[in-house]
Amino acid sequence: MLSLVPAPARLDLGDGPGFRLEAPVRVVVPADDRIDAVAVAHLGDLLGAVTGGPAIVGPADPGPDVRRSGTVELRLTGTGEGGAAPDESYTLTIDADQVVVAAAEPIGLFRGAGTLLQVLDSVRPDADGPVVLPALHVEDAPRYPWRGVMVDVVRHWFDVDVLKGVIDLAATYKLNVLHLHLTDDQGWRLELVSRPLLTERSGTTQVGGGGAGYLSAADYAELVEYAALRRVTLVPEIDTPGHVTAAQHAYGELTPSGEPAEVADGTHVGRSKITLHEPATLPFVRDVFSELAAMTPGRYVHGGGDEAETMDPQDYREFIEVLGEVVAATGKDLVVWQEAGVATLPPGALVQLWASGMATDGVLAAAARGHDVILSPSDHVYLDMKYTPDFPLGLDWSGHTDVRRSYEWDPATLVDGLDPARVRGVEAALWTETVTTRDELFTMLLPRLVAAAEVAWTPQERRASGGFDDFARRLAAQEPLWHREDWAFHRSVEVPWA
Ligand code: TNX
Repeated sequence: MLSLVPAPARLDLGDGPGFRLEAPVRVVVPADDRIDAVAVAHLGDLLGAVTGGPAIVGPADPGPDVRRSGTVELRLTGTGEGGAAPDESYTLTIDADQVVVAAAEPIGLFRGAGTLLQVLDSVRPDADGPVVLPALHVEDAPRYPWRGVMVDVVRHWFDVDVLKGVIDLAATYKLNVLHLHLTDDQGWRLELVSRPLLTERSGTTQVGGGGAGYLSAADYAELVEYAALRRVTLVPEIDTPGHVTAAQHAYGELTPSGEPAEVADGTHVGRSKITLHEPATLPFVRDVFSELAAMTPGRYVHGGGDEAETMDPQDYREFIEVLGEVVAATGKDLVVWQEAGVATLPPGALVQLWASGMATDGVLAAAARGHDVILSPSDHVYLDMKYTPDFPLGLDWSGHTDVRRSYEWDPATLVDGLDPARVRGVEAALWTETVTTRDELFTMLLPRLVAAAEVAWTPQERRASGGFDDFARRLAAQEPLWHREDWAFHRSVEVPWA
């Protein structure tokens, strides 16, 4: 039984014999400098591991006369002109003669190779002799271009190794954005040369006290590169004008009195703010966002904008508008949380929704002005919510989110009055007030992050026809992989685990 997740748009099983994988598997790769040699070598390694013998990758330029029969071929069919969003579509065809992944763009080959690895994984457990891949044809493309996961590394600190694991997990399920929530009341997690006191004074505090850490510039660059190899883009968030106590602890000039703030180690939200009334604020915002933009190769930086609850609405709007100008001047596009949709944003800015049933006017206004929206509805994909009332970890202000709840929603109809064409994608969010260890982090992510990944990737009709039970069956089949990767997960009773 095949267990592809996220489910491809279209899967047809053939009735002929499948493809016998025998060492040495020959992998034919197009000679194109847009093909990532590392990813191809990885595919070769895995094929080698499955067959118990080496895989031969190449020839780099097979030429028309090379025998393709009996090979695993990655075939690039396009010229790479490219539209607004990268073309991630691909086909995967398996028959007795050959395995072919075909795509217009290298990113499509990467997605198709990911699906091929899941096919391999599905047949491996009961393979005693040679591995036979089932004959099939897949035609696939993502529903949305933005498929993300946010991790709050402030409330509790998670280091580079843990974040690499999150990137691996995200990439396995075809997610392509890691949004890092890097600053908040409790700490500051990114070293900036222009403002060294941020991490010197606020780098090691977190909920409950000390013991945290932060990303050096080198750590950050390492993560960016690790993610890029797995086709995941890092979107860093510096939260302003609220959630700023750690900044005000480091730089007292950001408070009205000029006195450094006491660092926060509780979990309240909404009290802190910086405003343009303080002369130090604008230079701070310029330094921080310019340096952040310079160290970030991705197109987007996130400016926060949530829960500035004690701020005068006019001051708030002015701040967001100045933030928009500062970020636009760096050449990046801005992402802001829902509340900031009330302000005039630079062209290309995205608004991230977290409350779908209330206060959506800012989101609707921004969408009407042409801004796209990322959906992170707290009652479906805030993965810091408890699974069940008695679950030991998590918050419950947005209710309980079992696996079914994270799966059964449609981004196109979630928000009354929102034009479905403005939905750029879906992002699950893991806030970490109650989450303190790597295992706890993965337990909140799995299995719900996979549900969010399928919501973001798979066409609604396909999800509706299979329903939650079909999803849960495919989810259960992931368990061996999660054990191999040492990813802790919640053994929810909703899933028919083996
Ligand atoms: C709301 S909604 C927050 C975070 C909290 C989270 C806890 C939003 C953008 N911010 O500051 O950590 O709730 O669930």
